[in-house]
Amino acid sequence: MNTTRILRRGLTTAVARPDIAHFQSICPVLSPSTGHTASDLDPFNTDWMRKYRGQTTLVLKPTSTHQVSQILTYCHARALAVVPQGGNTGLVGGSVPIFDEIVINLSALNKIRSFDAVSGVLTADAGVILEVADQYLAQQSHLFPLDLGAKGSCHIGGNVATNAGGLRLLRYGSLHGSVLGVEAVLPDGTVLDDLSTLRKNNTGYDLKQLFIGSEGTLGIITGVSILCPQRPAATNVAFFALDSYEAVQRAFTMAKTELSEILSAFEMMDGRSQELVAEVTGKRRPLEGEATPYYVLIETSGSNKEHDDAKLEAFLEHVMEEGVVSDGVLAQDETQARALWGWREGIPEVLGHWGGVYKYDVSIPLPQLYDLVRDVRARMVEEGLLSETDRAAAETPAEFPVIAVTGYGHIGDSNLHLNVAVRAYDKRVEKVLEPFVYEWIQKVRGSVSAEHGLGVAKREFVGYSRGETELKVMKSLKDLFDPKGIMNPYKYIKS
Ligand code: FAD
Ligand code: 2HG
Ligand code: ZN
Repeated sequence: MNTTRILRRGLTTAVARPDIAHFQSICPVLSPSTGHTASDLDPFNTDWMRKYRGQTTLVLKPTSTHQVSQILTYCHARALAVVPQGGNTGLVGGSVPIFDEIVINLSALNKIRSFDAVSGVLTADAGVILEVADQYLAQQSHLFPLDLGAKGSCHIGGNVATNAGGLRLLRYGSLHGSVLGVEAVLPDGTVLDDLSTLRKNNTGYDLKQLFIGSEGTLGIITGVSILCPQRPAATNVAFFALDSYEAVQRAFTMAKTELSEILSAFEMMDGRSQELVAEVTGKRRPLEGEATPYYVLIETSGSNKEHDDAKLEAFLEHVMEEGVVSDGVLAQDETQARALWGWREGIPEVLGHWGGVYKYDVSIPLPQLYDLVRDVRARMVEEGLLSETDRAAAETPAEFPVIAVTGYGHIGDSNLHLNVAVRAYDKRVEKVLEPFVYEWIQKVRGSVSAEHGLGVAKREFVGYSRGETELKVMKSLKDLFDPKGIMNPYKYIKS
């Protein structure tokens, strides 16, 4: 996407040679003037989808909160714009520059600071990779209360900055509940130490909440404390085939009733997404019978294997007897459980296989959730952009730019991922999608971003989910924290 066409460079200053010399005295620096090439800088300029590309010539890699503070003190004084960057797995273009903003990459700020096994509170640097944090906690019989497909690369600071939702929100709740404290460096370099480890603290405004989901627009998160649950001793994963979306909803209600406290994930994948995973990975599908239009992955987590097994088996029998699901399989060990999860977690990567994906990450009331996918698919066919017959992606005739319109997501949270896989980003496709999708969402009082955030992708469209007064208050907050507008400019909301 050529964002330079719609955005003009703001009033911040361009980086000059003396600036680089100054930053070199603070922390490790990547820049052509320090012998780095454009390809060294490319990974910091390009997002995970390869859709957004910045032109920074300066990447800073601080190793301490103090260094972040020194960097921002200087940037503030010089009005130099910055982009905080974690694992760069964000899906809305928020983690890369638009123009030549300085990238402040947090990957070298990566120490676990402390863990208290009695309270379950972990305190760690923002740049700790999510999977590393979870593996550390596993050794202490605890679990990070967030899990997502990008866990091997994303940072816990990035997770907090995006208020990531993930695969087990239904069980462990939002980061707004589990994050107990945040240490952040404000745009002028001041360190805000709100790194509390207390669960209860009603002494004034809850400032850390402002940083959760602020996407690097109010400051740089350098440390996080988070309440981590005990790691469940028993986990089960089941994978079901279903014939209708009504059956998916029925299965969800039954799972909540019959699995209740042990239910830890309820994910839906449509038939098309599963066909594509099979086609691209070449893997044998988990269920051998006829393909169905919907699949569901259910996970249970509890403390007593026998109890959980008995509950899940009773549930399985019930949903089969009632004809709610047409087929199902239960993982027999951890390897099988991981393989079943692969059919869900692998979808985002598979859909990028043909060249591009238009991604909509939306909240919709459950009864209407899949209608959006049907409507978008119908529009694409009507406009001659998608082949009417569902065929293998490899056989889609070249005149159709759209490979597939698919829907999957976190049913337990009413969160749909509508993904439109294309051969290449294409204006014709974009015109059919927008503003159609946003107007559709507005009509059902949904949200245009359930979990990925606004970044640059949704900045123009936030008004479909938020009112004028809300936006005005948000802008005032931004101006209060960052009067010079140096923090992640051109993103989030228009200022
Ligand atoms: P980045 O991508 O580096 O940054 C994201 C935003 O946060 C940017 O605006 C950046 O400026 C800001 N930021 C990063 N670090 C900091 C910091 N320390 N201080 C201040 N601002 C900062 N999201 C979900 O919610 N649920 C999912 O299930 C999910 N699954 C995903 C699966 C895949 C395969 C991928 C690629 C992404 C997925 N995501 C999901 C998107 C999600 O937002 C990110 O994966 C993750 O939370 C971002 O972390 P990050 O460290 O990569 O941040
Ligand atoms: C997921 O749930 C992520 O897998 C990514 O939020 C969704 O790529 C997407 O659209
Ligand atoms: Zn998701």
